[in-house]
Amino acid sequence: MERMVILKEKLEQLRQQVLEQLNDMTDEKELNELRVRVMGKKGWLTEILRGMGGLPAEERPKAGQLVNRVRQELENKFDEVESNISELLKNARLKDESLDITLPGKKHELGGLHPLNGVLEELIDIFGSMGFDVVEGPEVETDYYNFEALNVPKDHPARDDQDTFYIAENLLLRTQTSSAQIRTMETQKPPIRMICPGRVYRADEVDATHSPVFHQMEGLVIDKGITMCDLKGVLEQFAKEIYGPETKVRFRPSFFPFTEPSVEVDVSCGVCGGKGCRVCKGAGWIEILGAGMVHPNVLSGCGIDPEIYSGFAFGVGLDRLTTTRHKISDIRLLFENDRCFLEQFNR
Ligand code: 2NM
Repeated sequence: MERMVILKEKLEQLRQQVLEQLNDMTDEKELNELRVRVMGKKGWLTEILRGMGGLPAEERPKAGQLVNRVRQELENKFDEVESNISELLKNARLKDESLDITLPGKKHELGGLHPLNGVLEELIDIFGSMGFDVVEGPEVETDYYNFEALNVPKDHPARDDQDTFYIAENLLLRTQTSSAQIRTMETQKPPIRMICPGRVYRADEVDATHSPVFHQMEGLVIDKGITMCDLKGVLEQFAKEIYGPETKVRFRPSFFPFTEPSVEVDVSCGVCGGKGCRVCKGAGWIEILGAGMVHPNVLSGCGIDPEIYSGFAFGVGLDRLTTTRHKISDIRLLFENDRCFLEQFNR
């Protein structure tokens, strides 16, 4: 009887202790650890049971009953706490991951090409289909590549620091992209067919038609037997592709130090069809580019024999091409990056 009392006391003590611990249990891992410590093969309950090995045979069923009752109670309690914890965890996760589907969505805005780049891509397509490679060069150039190699005389006004941005005595911001063509002619044997688009710089005041930073695309063809006929054919094709097949093209004599003979090329005004309007300032024609047969001095300066090879070159102002193309009234709009303006060109 004495042992039975001790058993009861021990069981009650264990029961109290476990229930107390279960009461403020919030962690699944701790709960499982406690379950093993209490109910496991080497757990406290088993230990108590084993300690009672010395009970007389007639008392054992009663002792077994007592232990089982506590085991059952604790097991129920463990299950209850376990489901409470998992409920708590689930609710916390639901709260965490809750999504207010009534909120407005986030809009992904698609960018678009700047109109200048749109026109440039068109030009690259047109000349690419005629076999021209695209070449780029540095924006900071030496005096030699920007002027000297292009047969521009020392006293030419373009070389004045009133017109050109100098960085050092011999270093400047390129005023045209021809330097890329000079480098190509120096290093590549003809035939050469290339265009070089890019940013160029001149010391101009900003107004509706001028910007100290603007964009140009120059082209160059060098081979045996290239004549003015090739120049006219290529540039006429180009003008018709850009302004439409009904466009008329006019070549006027002009002068550049790097070409001889030189021409300026006009297209019939697409707005009035040549009758004269505000866009063409009543002339019926719009000037779009300068061109000419590459000067023998330029060729021989690059190590190309002008007795064997000849070629033509041209320069197009991309800004003017873009403004006339899209009927944009002021070149400054191309540089201000006002989204209201730019979004009109998202094709
Ligand atoms: C123009 C007009 C005429 C030109 C000449 C050359 C080179 F490198 F071959 F000498 N490149 N670009 C050229 C000719 C540029 O711009 C209005």
